[in-house]
Amino acid sequence: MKRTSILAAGLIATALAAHAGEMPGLPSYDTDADGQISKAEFVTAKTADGKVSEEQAEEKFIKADTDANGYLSQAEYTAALEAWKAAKAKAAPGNP
Ligand SMILES: [Ca+2]
Ligand SMILES: [Ca+2]
Repeated sequence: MKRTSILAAGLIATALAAHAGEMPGLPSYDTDADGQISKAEFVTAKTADGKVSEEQAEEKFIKADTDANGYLSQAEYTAALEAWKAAKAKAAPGNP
């Protein structure tokens, strides 16, 4: 019985995590609204404010596109966002 409830809790946690992954929807990056971010969409959006060079944007895209199909899915985008946030927090000056 205990075993079953532990298994159920695990399933619920997995379901919650999956749900969290599809949170706010793809941002403005997805200009053609096909549910995926193409490299062109990503680079265009990233370089729009002039803070990121095209090269940097492409590098980020390649890192984020973990299955290397040329598009960022919602899951890939979310995972990349978390990674960037973590990296940013680490790199932030004044952070121990
Ligand atoms: Ca798209
Ligand atoms: Ca991909």
